[in-house]
Amino acid sequence: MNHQPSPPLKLLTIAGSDSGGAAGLQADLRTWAVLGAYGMSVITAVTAQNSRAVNAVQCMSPAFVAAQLDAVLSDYGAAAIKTGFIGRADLIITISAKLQQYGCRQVVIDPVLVNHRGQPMFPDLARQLYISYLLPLAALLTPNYHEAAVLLNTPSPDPHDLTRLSWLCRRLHQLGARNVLLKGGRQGQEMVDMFYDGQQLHEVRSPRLETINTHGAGDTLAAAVCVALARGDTVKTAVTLAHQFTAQAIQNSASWQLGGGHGPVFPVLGNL
Ligand code: PXL
Repeated sequence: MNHQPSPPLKLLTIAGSDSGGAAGLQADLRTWAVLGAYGMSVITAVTAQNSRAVNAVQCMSPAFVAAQLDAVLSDYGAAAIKTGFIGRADLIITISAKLQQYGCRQVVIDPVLVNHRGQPMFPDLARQLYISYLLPLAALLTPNYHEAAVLLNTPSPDPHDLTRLSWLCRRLHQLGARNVLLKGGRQGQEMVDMFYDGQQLHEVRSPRLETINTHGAGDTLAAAVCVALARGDTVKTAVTLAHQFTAQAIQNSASWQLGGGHGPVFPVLGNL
């Protein structure tokens, strides 16, 4: 039999390159490959990093990012789009303008605004531009609790303070994102993410694993959400499935030692 498989979902990440392969566009493309989707990448910045440190960052110019976006969106198009590390403030405006020009609706904004210690990486201008230019385009915003605090210009909360986290989640929705997934809450032995769609707050829980191999977990989660959104799942279903998928990915690679520091999460081949 000459069976032709159906064409894959077309997905685009607008993100930085992680030379170490754990996070950034490498995590997105890996996630999409194991889920059978067709991944495209517009590169915002190239990082020189490994499991221990980020040693250097080189950003693309706005004109070059715009050229990449035009090339991809004028031809292939994308059923869902993820934004990740955007290394310079003016790129936020370029990306926002192109997403609007091409009428992109299924946009997941992963606001990469803090380093792995939770400290802000950018001046306040980046926060303001995220709020004005990207949040209004977000079908889903996926900050960790440090990034949520940066966006709201308030001190980082205690991750065990679930009342405070739910307040931050609602405030981010008020700022314009259609849905918000706030990551990194903790209660006992559980990780607690909070999802708010403007009506009800939902907790998404999974057991906390003892591992330092969590590099790229946020990217993997947001990339998996794109797969579900692109095929027409509701945002709430997409978030629930992506959370389970990411928990399984963390478990899969929890005991590995690929480098000397924080190793990657590595998703399992299969379906959402
Ligand atoms: O995981 C967030 C992230 C996104 N993009 C790039 C990164 C990282 C974290 O290291 O390096 C390029």
